[in-house]
Amino acid sequence: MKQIYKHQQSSRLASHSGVPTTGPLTLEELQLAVRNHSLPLEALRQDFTPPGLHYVLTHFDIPEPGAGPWHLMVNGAVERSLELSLAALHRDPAITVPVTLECAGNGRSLLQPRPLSQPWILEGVGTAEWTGVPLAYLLAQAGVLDSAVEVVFTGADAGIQGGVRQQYARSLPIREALRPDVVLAYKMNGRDLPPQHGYPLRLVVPGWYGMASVKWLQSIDVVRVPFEGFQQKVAYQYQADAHDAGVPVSRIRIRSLMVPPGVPDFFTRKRVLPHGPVTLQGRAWSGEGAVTRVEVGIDGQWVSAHLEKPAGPFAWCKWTLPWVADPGEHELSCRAMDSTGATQPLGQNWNYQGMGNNVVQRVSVTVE
Ligand SMILES: Nc1nc2c(c(=O)[nH]1)N[C@H]1C(S)=C(S)[C@@H](COP(=O)(O)O)O[C@H]1N2
Ligand SMILES: [Mo]
Repeated sequence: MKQIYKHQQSSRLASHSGVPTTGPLTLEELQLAVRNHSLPLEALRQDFTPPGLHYVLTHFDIPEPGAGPWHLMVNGAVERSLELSLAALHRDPAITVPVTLECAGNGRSLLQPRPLSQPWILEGVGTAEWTGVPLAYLLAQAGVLDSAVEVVFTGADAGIQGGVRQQYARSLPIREALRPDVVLAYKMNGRDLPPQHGYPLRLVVPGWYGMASVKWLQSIDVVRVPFEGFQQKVAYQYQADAHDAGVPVSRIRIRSLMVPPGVPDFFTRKRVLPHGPVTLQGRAWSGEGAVTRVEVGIDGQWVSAHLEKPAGPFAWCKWTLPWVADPGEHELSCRAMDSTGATQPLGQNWNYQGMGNNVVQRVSVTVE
C-alpha cells in the first residue's frame, strides 16, 4: 500500500508538465515517449524518411479518420469565405516541397535540470516530400483584407494542456503565410497522409520548428489581432524561468546528426566497429539559412566534412567524412554552421521549456 501511495504522489508531482526536474525519468514521460517516437538514426542515410520512421509528435489523441464529413473552412478577414472538400483541394494547383521537420523540444531530456514533457534525446526529426495546395493560392482565392495581421490554423484534435481546454491551434504572421512554399499537404512522400501525420490535410511551414505545421487541419481563420491561444502564447517560448514572458520559438536552429558507425550493443546502444577505413556520414539542417559547413570531432579534433546539395532550401543535406579507425575508445561528434554564422553549442543550451536545444551529438565508439 505504501508503495502505491508513493507512486501516486510522484505521479501527481510529475503531472505538472514543464517544471524542470533532476529526478529519474517518470512514467508520464515514458508514456509520451512511446506514443511519440523519434527517427532511428540509421534513417539519416536516406534523403526522404519513410513515414513509419519519421518522428511523430501529437499533443492529444489522433482524431478518428472519417469520423464525419470533412471540409476545410477559410474564414475571417477575407472577401469570400471558403468551404472546400478534399476532392476540391485535389483539383487545385499542387506543389511538392522537400522539408526537414524537427520538434522544438528535440534535445530536451539532455538538459539538467530536465523540463518535464516529451523526453526527446536527439532524434525528433525527419524529412519528407509534402504535396498539396500552396496556402498563398487559397488565401488569394479568399482575398485577404488589408486589416489582417495573422492566419490561425486549427486542428481537429482536442485536449487539456496547462489546465486549458483547447483544440490544437497555431498562427503565422501574414508575411509567412503568403510565402510560396507554405503548403496545405494531402500527401507525404507521394501517398495519402498517414493518420499520425495529419490525414486528411495538414499545414507544412518549411524552416519552422514542427509546432507550426498544424496536423488534421480543420479551419483557417484570417485575424485582425494577434492570436493568443495556448500553443502560441504559453507553449513554445524561450523562457529563462517560469515568470519570464519569453521569446516565441519560430525557425529551426542549426543542427547536425551522425549515423552512429558500426553496430550497437543492444542495451546501451554503444557502438562497436572493426579498425580500418570507414565513411562517417550524417545530415545537417537549419531553418535560418543554408548549411555552410559541417565539422566532425574525432576525440576533440575538428575536421571539415564534405557537404552534398540538399533536395531543397529547407531539406537537410548529407555530409560525409572518411575516417581510419584505430583500435581503442573514441568519441565522435559533429557540429554544423549556417549562412547566418550560427553554430551548435558544445555545452548546455538551457531554457525553461527545453526548446531549441541544438547541442552537439556525441557518439562513443569502441574500435576493435
Ligand atoms: N493538430 C496538431 N498539429 C500538430 C501537433 C499536434 O499535436 N496537433 N503537434 C505539432 C508538433 S509539436 C510537431 S513537432 C509536429 C510534428 O509533426 P509530425 O508528427 O508529422 O512529425 O506537428 C505539429 N502539429
Ligand atoms: Mo513539436
